[in-house]
Amino acid sequence: MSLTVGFLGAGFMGRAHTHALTRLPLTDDRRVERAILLGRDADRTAAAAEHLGFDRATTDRAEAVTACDVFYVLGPNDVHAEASVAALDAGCDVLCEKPLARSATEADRMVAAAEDSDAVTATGFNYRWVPALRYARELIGSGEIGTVRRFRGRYLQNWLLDPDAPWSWRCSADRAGSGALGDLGAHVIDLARWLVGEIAVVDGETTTHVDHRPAPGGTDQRPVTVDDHVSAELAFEDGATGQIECSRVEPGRANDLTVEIVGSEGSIRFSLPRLNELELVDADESGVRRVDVTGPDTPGGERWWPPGHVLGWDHTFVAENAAFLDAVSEREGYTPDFATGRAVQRVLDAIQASAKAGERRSVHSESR
Ligand code: SOE
Repeated sequence: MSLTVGFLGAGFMGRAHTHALTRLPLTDDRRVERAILLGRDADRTAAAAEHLGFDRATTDRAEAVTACDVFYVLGPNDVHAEASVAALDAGCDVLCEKPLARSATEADRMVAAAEDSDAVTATGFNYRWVPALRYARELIGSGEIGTVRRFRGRYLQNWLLDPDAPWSWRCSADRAGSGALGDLGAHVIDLARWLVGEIAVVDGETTTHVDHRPAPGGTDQRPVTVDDHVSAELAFEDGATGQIECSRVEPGRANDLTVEIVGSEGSIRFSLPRLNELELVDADESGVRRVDVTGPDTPGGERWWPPGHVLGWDHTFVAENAAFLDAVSEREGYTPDFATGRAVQRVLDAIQASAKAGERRSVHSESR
């Protein structure tokens, strides 16, 4: 199998996906050629293309999307919709990083373009590819913890704790849509929907603790127009309830994602810093069991190593890329696709609207 890919974006996510693509030939026989890198600045894009192993660089979007089979949209949130639609119109399959868009309305355009095409689409919810979380989903689905009653999800980071940490597009509502909510909450809401089910009602609260930040490389202050902390209560359609909390200003927490699912007969707890294990409480409540979730028998562990040979954060991107490119080659559907990304965006929009209004909001009436 041979595919050509193009990327928009050579930052953190550009590197994460490049790393994943370079690892694929070690676990299967596919050939993926990194054909073209699209960026805004010609010199910087050319240097990044060389560094990341792309055949060539361009600043022309039309050239980029016609030069590859599969296009990856890995730039700031304000370019997701336009670049994805251009790539779909050019006949590419498209992976777009999360949050899919700045709003559900913007996501509607992307889903419509996907529906008008034969393309395979993907939203970059890489945490679905953590074997421990895939195992958790299997346990929940088989009734292992009884009826799900409660979901708790926290995603805490600290990279904006310092008030002098420079302003970036991630601090701008125009460019990012929201702050911790879209950046981190998108992952948590995706996991909540995937593990528990559809969310019907939300009650959100957002806070901006640092409302100005220095311009990058300068001293003038720029306004922060997004949240740096969000919490929300959730009511699921099937009767379960939940709670999420996300922050980019949490002391001591560089990248801490924790998910708990509580059922009538047990509970499950996952924490990203302990990616290779799952905490389980069974019906007999005999204590908390730490289950080693490594090895090829674990769901999602098939392509990896013998038991005990632990995985890391980067493996989620390898598994995600393998599954997406399998779907592309086989011309099959892939999940999470653009429709999934839009469903998550509807919940994010409802949380934002609820925080603004100071009252509960229904997800679907909010987003239609
Ligand atoms: C920055 O907060 C960030 O890169 C997120 O955008 C990613 O989705 C997350 O996985 C790591 O942190």
